[in-house]
Amino acid sequence: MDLSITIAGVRFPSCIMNASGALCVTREELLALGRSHIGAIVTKSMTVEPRDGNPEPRYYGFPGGSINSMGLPNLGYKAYAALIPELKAMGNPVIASVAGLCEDDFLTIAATINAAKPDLIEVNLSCPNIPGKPQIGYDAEASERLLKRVRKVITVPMGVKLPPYFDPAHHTIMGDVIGRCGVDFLNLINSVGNGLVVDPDREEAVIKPKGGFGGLGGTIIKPVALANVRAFWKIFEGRIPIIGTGGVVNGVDAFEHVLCGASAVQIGTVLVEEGLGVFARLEGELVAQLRKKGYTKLEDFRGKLKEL
Ligand code: RRO
Repeated sequence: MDLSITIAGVRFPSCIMNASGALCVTREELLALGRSHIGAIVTKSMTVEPRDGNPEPRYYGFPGGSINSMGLPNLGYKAYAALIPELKAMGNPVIASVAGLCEDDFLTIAATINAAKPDLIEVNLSCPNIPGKPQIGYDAEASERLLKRVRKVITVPMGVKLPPYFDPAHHTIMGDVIGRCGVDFLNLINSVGNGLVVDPDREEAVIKPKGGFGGLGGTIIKPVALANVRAFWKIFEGRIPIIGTGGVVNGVDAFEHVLCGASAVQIGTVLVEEGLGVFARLEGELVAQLRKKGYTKLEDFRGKLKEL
């Protein structure tokens, strides 16, 4: 059974990889990802300066999902630029996730990271957790300006990690923006921003930053993720490859993402909860699902969701 895929001319040995943020901040974590049964190594979103991130507790897993307000803890872009050759030498594609605290930061980081030649760059327009900094992806004009600027300095395939949208009007507006910015792939979706999880016994929020507000992930966000994958797949009629992220905890979840149009899937919450062994489990479960359906490869059903 062949679970390999190609995105923007880059071949991935498997369609399952980590989501940025999950076990991918430090060199040790990234090397451990590289040694596991993974389709690609995705780095933590990086900023200009190294960051400790928000105060703890800042991640909380619960049945059905997770909430996080990590606040971009990362080593700073220079450290990741230095690490990229070592990660690439492990044999799988490397996706560098670029963020920033202002538009110019994205440019600074993108130029240096591009020179380090990761296989792909993912521009994160959707971190929900920096106090006072709204998600750029909810501002179409700011997104377009930023993407056009970074596109000029990025020569490897460039993707965009978007926040979830909840109305077809917003899918259309952002689809138009993406179509004008030379985007090679999409990653849908980032966490569902600014949820609040409450511990009723203690009568308190479960995480500390931002009064308990944080990004939701895991099973509870799967329908939102699938809707965004489907909406952008239809807008571009399959011409822009999509990485589906959100709610993948078993092989059937991955199958559903591909059915809606995803080329690959990324895992966050379940990777944090289960550890690196999850990749082999998910691959086995996805293969079993394909066998059950009589499919031999992902192209047999990608995007072919039936509508009633
Ligand atoms: O670091 C974070 O708080 C974080 C980021 Br950059 C992001 O893009 N998505 C998320 O859920 N958390």
